Parts: sequence; C-alpha cells; structure tokens
Amino acid sequence: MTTKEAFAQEYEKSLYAIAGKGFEESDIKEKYYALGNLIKSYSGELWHKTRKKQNASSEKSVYYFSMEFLTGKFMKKNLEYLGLFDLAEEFFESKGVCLGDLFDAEEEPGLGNGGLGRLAAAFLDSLSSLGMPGHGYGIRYEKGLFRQGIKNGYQEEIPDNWLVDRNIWEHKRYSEKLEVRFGGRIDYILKGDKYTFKHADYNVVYAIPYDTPVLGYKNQNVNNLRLWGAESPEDLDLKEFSKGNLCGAFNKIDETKSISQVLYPDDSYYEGKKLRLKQEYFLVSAGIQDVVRNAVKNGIDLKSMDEYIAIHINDTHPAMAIPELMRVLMDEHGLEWEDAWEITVKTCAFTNHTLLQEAMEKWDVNLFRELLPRVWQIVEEINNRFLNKIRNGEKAVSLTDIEKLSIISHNTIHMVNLAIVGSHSINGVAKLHSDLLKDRELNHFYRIFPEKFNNKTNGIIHRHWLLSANKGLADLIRDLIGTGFERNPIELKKLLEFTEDSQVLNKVESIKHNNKIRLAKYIFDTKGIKVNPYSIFDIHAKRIHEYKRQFLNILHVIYLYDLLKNNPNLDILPRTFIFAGKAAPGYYLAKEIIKLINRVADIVNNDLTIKDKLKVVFLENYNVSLASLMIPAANVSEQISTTTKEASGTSNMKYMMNGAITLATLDGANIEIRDEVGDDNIVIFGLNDYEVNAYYRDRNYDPVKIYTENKRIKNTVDKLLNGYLGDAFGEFQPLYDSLIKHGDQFFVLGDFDSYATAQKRINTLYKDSQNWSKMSLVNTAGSGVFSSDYTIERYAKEIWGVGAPERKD
Ligand code: 26Q
Repeated sequence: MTTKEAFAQEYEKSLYAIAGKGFEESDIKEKYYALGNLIKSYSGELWHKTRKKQNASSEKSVYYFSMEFLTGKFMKKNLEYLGLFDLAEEFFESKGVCLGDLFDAEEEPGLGNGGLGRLAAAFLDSLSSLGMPGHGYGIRYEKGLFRQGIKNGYQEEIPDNWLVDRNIWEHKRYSEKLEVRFGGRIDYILKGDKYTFKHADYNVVYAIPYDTPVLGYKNQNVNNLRLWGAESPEDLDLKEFSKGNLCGAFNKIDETKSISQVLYPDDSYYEGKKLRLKQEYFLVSAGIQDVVRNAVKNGIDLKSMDEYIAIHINDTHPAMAIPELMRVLMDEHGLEWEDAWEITVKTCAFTNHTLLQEAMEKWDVNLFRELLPRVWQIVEEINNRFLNKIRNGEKAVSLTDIEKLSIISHNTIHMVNLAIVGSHSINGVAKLHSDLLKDRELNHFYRIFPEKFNNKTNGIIHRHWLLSANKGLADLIRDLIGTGFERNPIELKKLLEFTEDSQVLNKVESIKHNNKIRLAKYIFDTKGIKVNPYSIFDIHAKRIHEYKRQFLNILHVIYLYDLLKNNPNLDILPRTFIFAGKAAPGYYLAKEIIKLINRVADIVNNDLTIKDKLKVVFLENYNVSLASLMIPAANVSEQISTTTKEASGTSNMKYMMNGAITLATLDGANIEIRDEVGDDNIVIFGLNDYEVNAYYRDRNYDPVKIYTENKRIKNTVDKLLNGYLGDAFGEFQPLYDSLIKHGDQFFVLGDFDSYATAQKRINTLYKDSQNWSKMSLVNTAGSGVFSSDYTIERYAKEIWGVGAPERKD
C-alpha cells in the first residue's frame, strides 16, 4: 500500500497538520493523533469507495441498532486490518519510540456494559470483514461506563471522560443532523376522507451524527458506525441571561444534552427511568429517519424497502424502532397502516439476550404517552390489531395467554412483546437459551409464531482474541497449519493432528508461560502483588453478579485457604485466583462480593505460612484492553453461572481459543463448547437445567438444610461472620443472609461440593503437564466454530436474507 519512505514523509506531514510540530518536539499524545490521522487518510479513501459502491448497488444493507457498542481501541486494530502494523512498528522503532506507547495513549471507548455491547462490536467487525454492507447505529455517550477504582477493598466509580481531549477516529457530520421530537400533543386533521395526525407543541432535540469507519480485515471494505450526539436547537435563554441568571440561561441546553451524556451502568437490572426512555427513543428516531432518508435518496420504493434493508434490534432497548418506522412510513411518507405494517415486520428482526425477569424492559404507560404521544398511539394500535387477530384466529388462545401476549397490560408496555409482534425473527444467543425461550419463557408466543423463533449462537472475533492478543500462539499455529485459519478459523481443527507431538505441546506450554509472565508483571506493576507464573492461573473476569457466582469461587478459596492453614503440606499445586469485573453502582450485594474478594486477597496474600501456594488478585477496571492481557494468560476459565441464567457468554469462547481449560456449569454456550471439545477436555460440574427448573417448579430447594448437614459448607460459610476474615462490624452479614435467610437464589450452596470436586480435578489434571497442553491445544482447535464471522453468515442467510459472499474453502 505504501513504502517505508512514503510512510515516513506522510507521517511527518500529518504531525505538522495535527500538532504543528516535528517528531522530536511532539509528545506521545500528539504522535498518537498524527498516526491516527494518517491511518484515517488511508482508510478514508477506502471508506469513500465502499460507500459509493454500496449506494450504487441493490445489495441489501443491514442496520444494527444497539444502545451499546464496546469496540475497544482502534489504532492497533486499524493498523493490523490495513496491513500496516509491521511498517509502523519498524518506523517508530527506528525513531526510538515504542509503538505500544502510542496505543497506550488512546482512550478506550467504554460505550457498553459487557457481553451485549461487545457482541455488537464483533458483529460490525465481521460484517465489514466479510465485505457485507452492514452499519451500526448507537449513541455517542459523552461518558462511557464508569472507571472502577478500589478503595479499602470497595469499588469506587470514577466518571469516564473519554472525550475530554479529542476522538481522532470520529467525523462529526453536522449538516446531516436530524430532529427528534418529544412531548407535545397530537392533532387530528381531516384531509379529504382521511384523518392525518399532526404533532404539535413538541420539544426538539437535534441528533448529530458522528461517524467512525469500521474497517474490514485486509479487504478494502469500510462500513460505518454512526453514533448520535444530542444537541439543543436553542441558544442560551436571553431573557434569563439578561436578568443575570447565568445558570438558568443554560438550563434547557443542558437538559437536552443530557440525553447523550452517560451510559446506564446496569446490565441485568431494569429500572423505568425517564432519561433512559429518552435515550432509547433518541437513538431509534434518529436512526430510523436516517435509514428512510437514505433509502429515498437511493431511489428505493419504500413499499419494497424490506428487499433492500434489514434492521436489527439488539435486545429490546431499541424496540421502539418498530413503531417509529410505522410513524415515518405513515405520517411522513403517506403509507397506509397495512402496507406500513407488512414492511415493518419484514424489515425488523430482534435478538433476546436474557432470561432474567428483572432485566425485562417495561414502561409505565403514563410516562410513555406523555413523552412520546404519537409513538404511544401506534403501539396501542399495534396491540389492538394483534389481539383482535389472535382472538379471531384459528388457534384457540386462553385468557391467561392473551394477558401474557398483550403488549400493554396493567398500565405497562412490555417491550419484549412489542419486539416479537413487530419483527419477523426472534433469536436467542445459544442453543439452550433459545430452547428455553421457546419452551418456557416465551412459549405463549412460540405457539402463535413458531416460524419466528430461531437460535444464533454468539461468536467472537478470532482476529482480535487470537491473531492480535496472542501473537505467540498465532505464530505457532501458522507454522503448523499455514495461514488459512486467519480467514477461515474452522481450519484450526487441523491442530488436532499435533496432539501427540510433544515438541508442539512443549511450545504450547511455553507460549502460555510467556503470556503468564506478561500478566504477572502487570499484576506486580498495578497491585504490587508478586504472583508465581508457574502457579495455575485461574481467571474469573466478567461483570460481578450473583448469577455469575464470583461468590461461589471466593467461598471455595476461603475453604482452600483454611485447608492449607491446617495443613501447610497439603498436596495442592500453587494456584493464583484472578478476578476482574465491574458491579452496577446500585447493586449492593455485587459490591459486597468485590469487598469480600479483596478482603480474602489481603489475608491470603500476606500469610507466609501457606508458602505462596495460594494468591488472590482483584484487577481493577476490567475492559477490552485488560481482557486482551488476561485471557491469553489463563490456564483455567471460570464459567460457573447458575445453570439457565447465562444466556450464552462470549468470554468462555475467548478463553478456549487461547487454550484455557473451561471449568463450567452446563449453561449457555458452555454446552456447545463441551460438544466441540468432548468431556475429556473440559471440567463440568453443578446442577443441570432440569434440576434447576425442578427446584423452581417444586420450590423445594433448601439451603439451610445443606448448611446444617454439610460440615465443610457450614465451616466455610460461618467464616463470613465469625471474625475469621477480621470483620469487626458484621460486614459480610448481607452475603451470609443471601444464602441462609433469603433462600440462596443462585444455588451457591447446592453447587459447592460439586465445584470443590471439579477444582480438585483441575489440580490433578494440571499435574500431567503434557496432557494439560494437549487439552489446551484441543480447545484452541475446537474454537473455530465460535468465530463471529460464521455467526454473521447465519444471521445474513437465515434472518436478514442478505447474500453473504460464497466462501472459498
Ligand atoms: C436495560 C434497561 C435500562 C438500563 C440498562 C439496561 C441493560 C443494559 C445492558 C440491560 C442489559 C444489558 C446487557 C446485557 C448483556 O450484556 N447480556 C449478555 O449478552 C451477551 C451477548 O449475547 C450474552 O453472552 C450474555 O450471556 C448476556 O448476559
């Protein structure tokens, strides 16, 4: 693409343009901006060409609507995808600067909470890398997910001011701004013999697009991630200003801007907050208006819009895309209800990411109607027509079913019902999850619309988690099976030929060891804790939640520690338990779990009598960058959610790809991982879905009985209260109570023995290092099926009706 000399010259120019400085005078941030700017000049031309090609073609485009896109940093990825990484590295090395320092200068956009946001980013990457026209719509939050600090063992939330300097990757396109309308009233106007609706007295918010190029992997394709920022059309209030009320003069502007101020930090608990509703409608209205505007500009007849456009709704958060598309088609383009409805259902598809009842979105009718009067009317009409249809349909539907199916009931709008009724497809994100949706949670809908339900197991970007994050392993794989797996990760299966090759197995072990040394250094630099890279690195990193059961893990650590204290010569291999993850700021018990982990870490790490056989580390501020350092260093991947609670999980796939052994319940995609690698290469424990469901059904789970009858469990749990952990003020009483007084909703005690046995098995397996490396290699070999490229190919074919380019195998 470019030569070394040309690159050097262009970089010099870019530095002048960005900073007005030469190489020696400029600081690291300026060097970073200049390189970002240069990368943009390369990708910009490809972006332009892609757009031209897409606008001229009749190929169907996908628009992925999501309240979250957790992209991670851009610089390293863009260099890799343009094939410029080596050149850039060489150039900066020759100047005595480490390219990694430029990567460190980039602020990481934290525009997502966890799995759902990361999946959205993976899908954009795959769409672009497969050369498909697929674009993202989201919100440009001024403040991303809070940064996590730890003070006295407790989580501290620090605002994430990621835009405080500048974001070199985005392009503000003010001239393409759109109006989003809130509040006001609806007037009915008779035109001929037809009533039309006129929205009056509303408040306007400007939606300003900020575009970021999404590069495909070495394929010249560049798609778009369009994030909307809210601005006020009003200037400061001059009346207030001239009265000297400076604050009052800015009130309205501030209120408007607040829509894109901050990402809600909850990922599993829903609260009906007005600001969140405003955010969701803001995204949906701007996005839908933009899609339709583009379609019209490209000469698409809106009556056949579904042949050219697919809209994907990432969980219910953007489900108002359905009534909003109806509104735009009818009120702005004059379509009749029936036509608009047919187009809407054919265009929209929806993914569900959770079975947790407390995470289901519901809106209070009064709040909704006041804020979105026209959308409310449309939702009400959708519901009336739907209920009429099923009442008069062929299938008999009971009254209880009608109540469950209704979009509106008890003065509440049920967003999942709206999403299903208004889409042609609803999918879960792993086989078990999709089956539970059909058979249990949404069975009432499945009986009416069986054809809408399908499964699309999640996927991950192997380009990031293997090629980029674990260069050592990627190089070994290239030596063994060539480069085909880079574009076709299923070829990783070829590694199975080497499972008896001790030279290869030794290399697998030494690559893992080097990754562990790298993580150990980070742990020492950030926490001052010395960990032994020869110990088993056992990692549990994800959002902190009762259902993800970090509590079970740390209770087991307490048990192990006690065993060791009583018998320092106990035959166990040295183990380092590493945790990371953020708790929702309002989630009291999750924060207590963090405190407990840190307390146990303090005690264990400072106890000389156990001879370094146990270390516990809590790494702060888990994000994509930290995950990229941790995952390649893991020997054991903790995927221990209460069965049926984790819809899929995606970190489970990243760890196996990097050769960690999964310690898991048969939940979410863990089941599919087991199916890939076989029972010998994974360690499974715990209640299965039948047992969990039977407990829920029969209400006969009795944690108090387990506690009183099982000495080992009682001894361990009692340590939460009896001063063993040096807690003078009954600090851990709420955690104790969650098990003993409040019914242990997540079966921590029910699974404890089985977990302890599984951990013992890990210990035994690790003793045979050749066999462990073999298991590790089998896991990497089996990980190819979890590439998000394949997931996207299935969405394209089975949901969107988009022609994915044929694979050349
Ligand atoms: C909803 C309303 C108000 C405020 C916040 C929210 C909200 C925000 C984020 C609700 C849920 C989320 C995120 C959910 C999530 O990340 N779910 C995970 O999705 C992954 C991708 O499919 C799955 O692998 C995980 O199993 C699932 O937990």
